[in-house]
Amino acid sequence: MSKDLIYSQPHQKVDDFQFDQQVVEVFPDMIQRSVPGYSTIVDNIGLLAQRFAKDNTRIYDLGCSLGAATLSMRRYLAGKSVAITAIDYSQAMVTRCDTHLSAFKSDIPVTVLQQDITESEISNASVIVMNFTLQFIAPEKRQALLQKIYDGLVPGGILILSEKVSIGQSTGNESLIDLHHEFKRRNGYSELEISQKRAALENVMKLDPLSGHLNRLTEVGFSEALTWFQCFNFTSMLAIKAEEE
Ligand code: GEK
Repeated sequence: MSKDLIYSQPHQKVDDFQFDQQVVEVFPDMIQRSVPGYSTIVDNIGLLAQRFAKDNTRIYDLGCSLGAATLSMRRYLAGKSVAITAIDYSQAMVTRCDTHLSAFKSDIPVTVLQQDITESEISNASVIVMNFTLQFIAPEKRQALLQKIYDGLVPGGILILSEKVSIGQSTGNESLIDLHHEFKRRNGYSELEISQKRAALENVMKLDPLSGHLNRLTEVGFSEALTWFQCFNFTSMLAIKAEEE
């Protein structure tokens, strides 16, 4: 696994973060060292999918990057009659994701598409995953995307939504942010790397508060929305569409 050194040297000007070839090369190391609980979340996405996936439906992995959540679900769903659609708008990610997925054998068909998920068609889904993707979607497009996801789910279907969240202006929020930076330091990132990465993400990653996420999930129609994982300001939510509408 190549080490993420993208922000290890001073940049004269820090450009907006992009999911390009340079990022693809180091992505597994970057996400593992930056997102507290990433492996736990990915593994349990498989377990949640196993519990809620229904035969003869589709499973979606929106903003799939290199397909970590897809791989986890494919393992846990062995023997089920489902098909997975993994979508990402970065061509570099999609190409590497395809190679990555074909390195493992499975009887579950996976289609990898290069698309903007705000324009993708979603239908007959029992499980939809957005693992740290919604935070990169323009805030004004989020509600419509979530509505499309809700509408594309079969009754009893679920959305697993992982996000970095803001907790408001509070001492608690400051502490969670500091603890996340400490997590990155312990994983070998320098102060320079942490601050340059923060600057690169400033315009492209807009965080919503946790309460805003949960309210919006209920607004689009989910009968239940809850948090099943949280470490510092990183959380993963589970939203359930009622069996009977
Ligand atoms: C994982 N889920 O490892 N349409 C499609 N893809 C998009 C869009 C969009 N509009 N916007 C961003 N992306 C993965 C990790 S990474 C999270 C997800 C992170 C894609 C983008 O190209 C990138 O691959 C992904 O969303 C976000 O489980 O790097 O923090």
